[in-house]
Amino acid sequence: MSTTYAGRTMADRIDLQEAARRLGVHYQTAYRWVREGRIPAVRVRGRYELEISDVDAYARERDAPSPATVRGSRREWGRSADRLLAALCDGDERTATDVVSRLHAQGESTLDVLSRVVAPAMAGIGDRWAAGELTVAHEHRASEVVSRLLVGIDQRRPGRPRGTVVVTAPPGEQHGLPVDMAAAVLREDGWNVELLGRDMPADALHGFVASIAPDLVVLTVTTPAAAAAADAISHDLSDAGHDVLVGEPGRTLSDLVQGARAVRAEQRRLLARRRGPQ
Ligand code: B12
Repeated sequence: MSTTYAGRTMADRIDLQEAARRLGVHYQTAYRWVREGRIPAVRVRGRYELEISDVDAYARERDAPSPATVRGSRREWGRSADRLLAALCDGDERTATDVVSRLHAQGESTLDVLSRVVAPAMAGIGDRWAAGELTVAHEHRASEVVSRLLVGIDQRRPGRPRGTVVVTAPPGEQHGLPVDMAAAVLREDGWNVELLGRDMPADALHGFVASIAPDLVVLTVTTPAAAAAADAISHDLSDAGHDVLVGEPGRTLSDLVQGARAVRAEQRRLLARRRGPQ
């Protein structure tokens, strides 16, 4: 043990390559964290050297799951969903927010975070409520927490919008979170979203749609009663020349984004055909 610094031996130090492996991230990510001063390091003959204890402390600070293992790994998404579900059951808003904002800060898309973590966690709340393990009060508390944490990850994409979409739910549909989530993923996909929330009276919706002439109307449906109301609204709006997508249980947020893009592509194709060769 020849060289020491700050009272540590060489054996306590590792290079960036090894630090990246320990952290479970790409070399470039570890390099960036060092450059940003998140992990202390010293330069020795042009190469960074890091204290193992500093690297491990940073890994603990970031807590599991680490970015490299989260991306694309079903097991890690599941673990995040489980952590969120546990936090929501306990009313632990801090942990719930931490799970979601961490994934978002790591660059995961709103679509992935909502469909792979938040929606499964809410489904877990529903299952526990249906099994009599949670009360309606617990369900409301979980919904309020999720509603607040959505605000932190709901972002408008800069640039020219794909089009304008009205996002709402038919009268009687009290589930507002799926509406908010639909709005968030459409915003992320570049739409200008007019969010009208849940339980929208049909007449008011018709008037609003007629006044702003959006490119698309999206209705979210969770219960059979709301499905019937959504069908009626969808018929009327279609008759008036509007494009409508109705979401129902089993349909995912990815289905929504793909469906909305397909509608827009078809509208553009029809417009081009109407204009004819220039
Ligand atoms: C929270 C909650 C509530 C809260 C809602 C609070 C809020 N602010 O939203 C409250 C307490 C109000 C509530 C009330 C009721 N609820 Co509730 N609720 C839930 C719970 C736990 C979570 C809902 C949620 O946010 N899910 C997360 C969303 C994002 O997932 P999702 O619903 O699958 O939505 C997906 C799709 O809709 C899609 N999507 C959204 N928009 C669009 C659009 C398009 C075009 C496409 C393609 C896709 C799409 O993306 C979403 C994500 O994948 C669910 C459990 C569950 N499995 O979801 C029960 C659940 C939906 N509720 C249920 C029931 C029965 C009720 C009540 C009837 C209870 C009662 N006896 O009063 C009432 C109904 C009120 C009403 N008239 O609407 C049942 C519905 C069963 C059914 N199909 O009939 C569920 C499934 C619970 C269960 N396991 O039985 N509920």
